[in-house]
Amino acid sequence: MRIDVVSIFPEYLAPLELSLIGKARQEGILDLHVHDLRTFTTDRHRTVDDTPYGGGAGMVMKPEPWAQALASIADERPEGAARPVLIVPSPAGERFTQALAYELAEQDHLAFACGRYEGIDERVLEWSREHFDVRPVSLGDYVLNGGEVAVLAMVEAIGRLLPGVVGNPESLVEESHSDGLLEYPVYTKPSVWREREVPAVLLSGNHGRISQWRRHEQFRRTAERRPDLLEAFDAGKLPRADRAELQELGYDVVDGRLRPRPAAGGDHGD
Ligand code: 6GU
Repeated sequence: MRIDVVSIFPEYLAPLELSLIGKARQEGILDLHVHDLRTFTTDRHRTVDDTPYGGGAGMVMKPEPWAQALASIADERPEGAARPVLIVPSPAGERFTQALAYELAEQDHLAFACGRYEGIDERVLEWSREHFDVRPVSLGDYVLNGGEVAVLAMVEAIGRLLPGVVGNPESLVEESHSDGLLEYPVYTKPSVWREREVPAVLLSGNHGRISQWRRHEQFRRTAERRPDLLEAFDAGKLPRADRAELQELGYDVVDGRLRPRPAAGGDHGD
């Protein structure tokens, strides 16, 4: 996969040389290029921003350096290749999820446009649609100063899904969010640590019971920490044992969806 990142702070992307992503680059699985937006300016001060039309606080990124940078990326793609996906990190984008990470990991070419200040002149996004499949994407409902940290997160989430990046592909299957639930808790040696014991079932050698326990823990954790995930969970084909566990956690299956059961007898009449 090829990835291009454009930023006014290319040094911010230095961590992409480390760990599994850095190794994937060395092995040629990931062909990653970071570009400095200022090299696409033409004025003496290498200006990338200006005041917003209509007034207001902050600065807006000027369109022309972005068009030059993005055109150079679009022009470099091989003859006959599909349009690259241009991801524009923004708190106003669609949510970045594991499902989107899987979708983007299927692409041959991704580009990331890291905005700073109040954002990039909107006409750049319109113009980019001629050359890219443009996707404004947000990590979540909070505000970062720029797209760089979001790109670190997204490139790691996408890059680790590429074949050969994560040593044991099975570790991708059982992790949080891969099946719409949070991951179960994990333990390692020693079996007793500071008077705390590992749950006995994990030492039992009974793999059926271990699987059932882990599944129960996934439901329990998800109910406690992320009830929104449980309500979006496809409960249509759940085995009887799972349904029973979910009922104990206070959820009923209604039309293939999990619904929290209203608290019983809330009104004591006094
Ligand atoms: Cl993707 N970018 C910025 N600038 N802020 C964010 C974000 C992205 N996701 C959440 N906040």
